[in-house]
Order: sequence, then structure tokens, then C-alpha cells
Amino acid sequence: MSKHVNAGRTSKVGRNVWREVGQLAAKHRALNLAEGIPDFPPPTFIREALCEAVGGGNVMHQYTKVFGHPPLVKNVAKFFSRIMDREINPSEDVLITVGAFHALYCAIQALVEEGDEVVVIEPFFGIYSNGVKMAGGAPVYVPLRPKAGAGGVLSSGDWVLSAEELSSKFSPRTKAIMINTPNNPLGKVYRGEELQLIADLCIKHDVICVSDEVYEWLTYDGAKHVKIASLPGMWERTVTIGSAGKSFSATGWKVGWAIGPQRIMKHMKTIHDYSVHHCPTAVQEAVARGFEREHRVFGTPESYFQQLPAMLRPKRQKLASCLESVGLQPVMPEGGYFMIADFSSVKADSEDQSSGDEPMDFRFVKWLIREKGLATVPVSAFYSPEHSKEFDKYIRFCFVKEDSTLESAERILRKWITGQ
Ligand code: IK2
Repeated sequence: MSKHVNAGRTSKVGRNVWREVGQLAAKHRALNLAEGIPDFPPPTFIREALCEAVGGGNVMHQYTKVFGHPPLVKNVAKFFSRIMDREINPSEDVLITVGAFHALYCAIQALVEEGDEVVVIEPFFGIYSNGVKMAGGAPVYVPLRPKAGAGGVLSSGDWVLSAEELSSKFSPRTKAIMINTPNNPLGKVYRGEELQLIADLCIKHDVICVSDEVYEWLTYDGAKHVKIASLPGMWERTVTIGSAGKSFSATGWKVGWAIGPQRIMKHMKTIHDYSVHHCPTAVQEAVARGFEREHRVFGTPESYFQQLPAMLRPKRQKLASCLESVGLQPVMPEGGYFMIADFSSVKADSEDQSSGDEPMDFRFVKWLIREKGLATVPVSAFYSPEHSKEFDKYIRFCFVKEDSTLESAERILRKWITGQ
């Protein structure tokens, strides 16, 4: 027999729910409220910037600097210096990556080694746990749970951490903690005091915080996005990650960034250097121009970072009202562009999805695609095996969609549940 072809790390990762749902949705030509992909185009100014970049000189078609195209690095540093109210050094504190995904990969690979523990708050985006496991580390999970006694329509703000549980997970082996605010899939926007609790633990145990803030502009109902890196003592131990795909509704461009102190960034740069090396030049140029414009119009209604949440607010309401009216209990997100809903009171209508070993939400999602032509995502996929059972009565809907798409989803749900 030949040797194993794979390295052990490839066997450490769990199932890929995105691929499973995506393939089934394509097979059944289902309406897609599963993936976090806008079905409307990015704003005109940034599309024009890309056309200009592509139509520009030869330099736009050749390699640029390895750690980021200079205009983008400069503009990211300038923009976030203003947001974070501190001088961000473009050549030391910023790394441009292939989407936020690659920034997460570089952070994990740079920080985590065999035997390290990483605290991962649930629900989490898949690479947090799989990335840590592939690096030889051990994820240690802490779930957000609905507050005891919270009744009526829940808000994502009603989902909280237990301070005791969280602090019990820090040990001498803890290297890092991974947080996501606003959170995918829940929409939770962490309050200042919740971030302060995390910050205090990081400082006490000398732990690095990887803060995934790809939905930072998308907050509703007065919720304020707070950067944990801006809390006292946290700049030195935080990597803040962002995404042009999410910020400018251009997910296919795959431009992301990591911002942090040079003592961490230099190691992330090493991983970047020997994984992708360069990122594509023209899209970086376009994003650089996008940031230049956003810096100019920041805080005015002209700013896309204000326009996008303003556009999404009624869509969020539309989806929530539709879900409620058909008996799916939504958790109102205070941020991001996803909404989870409890389907337990309607599941009796779909008996054929109640058999087999799969988690209830996986079966329900597959049934909904196959029988009703609507694609969503099972929420237990965002939890560890030890906690997933507690959360398998929820599915995730995405509302960064045209109104007509949301109306089609509403028609499907109404027809199924109310027969009208
Ligand atoms: N971090 C989070 C929390 C994300 O949600 C994403 C984007 N992926 O979401 C798709 C989905 O849940 O349907 C990323 C990081 C990756 O961002 P990027 O596209 O910039 O790599």
C-alpha cells in the first residue's frame, strides 16, 4: 500500500456545511437566503474605481507590494487611525489579505501551536475552530445563550456570556481568544461592558484577542460597535480584522485587512509571505479609492458605511415580520446581515425531516430546500459538538438581498405554513 497522501491536519476539520447546503440548493434551484452574499451590486463609486484601476497602466496588472498595495495600506491606516483615535503605522500595523478569511488564517497560524488553547465564543464562523485545530491547537468553547427569563421577541442583545463560565475557560495554556462583533449568525453587537470583561481576562492571563469585525458598519436600534482594541491595554494584544467584501458589498473581490501592533503583525506577515505572498493589485487599488472617498464623506449621509445599514434596516424588519407571521420566532439582530429563527413550533408540519442521526436543524434545512425550494443555514453548525444540541432548533436567514428576493421567500413560507 502507498503512504497516506494527507497530512494529519486535513483530517482535523469538521463537515463543511456551506458546501452541503450550496450543492443541495443548486440541485433544487432553491431561493438562496443561505449565504452572506448581496444579490445587488456594490455602489457605483467603487465599481467605477475598479474599472479605472483595470483600465489603468501596466502597474495595475503586475505584482504590488507583498504586505499590501501601498495606496490601500496608507488609506486603511489613515481611515482606522481616525476611527480608533490612535496613529496606525501603515508599514508596521497593517496587513492586506485575501479577504478577512485569510487574515483569520494568518492570525491563527502566526499565534497558535501544538498544545495551545484558544477560547472560541459560540456561535462562531467555521475557520475559528477548524483553523485552530489545523494549527495543532485546541479550541475551548464558550456559548452565548439567551438570558434566562427573556420572553417575547428576543433580540440578539438578550444572548449573553456567563462571566463565570468564560473566566473558567482561561488557563496557563490559553494563547488567544476569538470574538466576532457584530456576530455572524446571531447579529449580537457586544456592549462595552461585555468587551471589558473579555479585555480584563486577556490582560490578566496575557492572552491575544483576535477580533473579527467584518460587519462593523452594520448596526441597528442604536447599538454601537465598539472596537476591543480601543479599550485600555488592548491595542498591544489585539488583532482587528475587516473585510472590503462586507464593507463595500463586494464579497467576490476578497480583499481584507488585519490591524494590530507590530509585535504580532510581523509574525502574521511571515505566514502571509509563505501562503499567498501577493494579493491582486487592481482590486486593492479600487478598495484604496473606496476608503479615500469614505474618509472624505465619513459621518455624512453620503457615506456608504451609513447608507448600507440604512438600506438593510427595513429589510431586517421585513424578514422579521414575515418569519413571525408564519410562526418562525426570529431573534432580532442588532447588527450584521443575518437573522436566526426558532423553527420548533412549526417542525411538526414536516415530519419527514424528523428521522435519522443528523441534527434537527440540518434535517430541517435540507427538507426546506428539497420540499419548499428555500435555502437557509443550520445554526448548530456554528457551535461545537459539545454545545450544538442546545441550539439545533434555529436556522439562519440572510437579508442582504433585494426586496423582491425577500418577497419571494415570504411567498414560499406563507404558502407552506398558512396555505395562502
Ligand atoms: N468573518 C465572518 C464573521 C464572516 O461572516 C465572513 C464572511 N463569510 O460569511 C459568509 C456566510 O456566513 O454566509 C468572513 C469572516 C470572511 O470574510 P471575507 O469574505 O472578507 O473573507
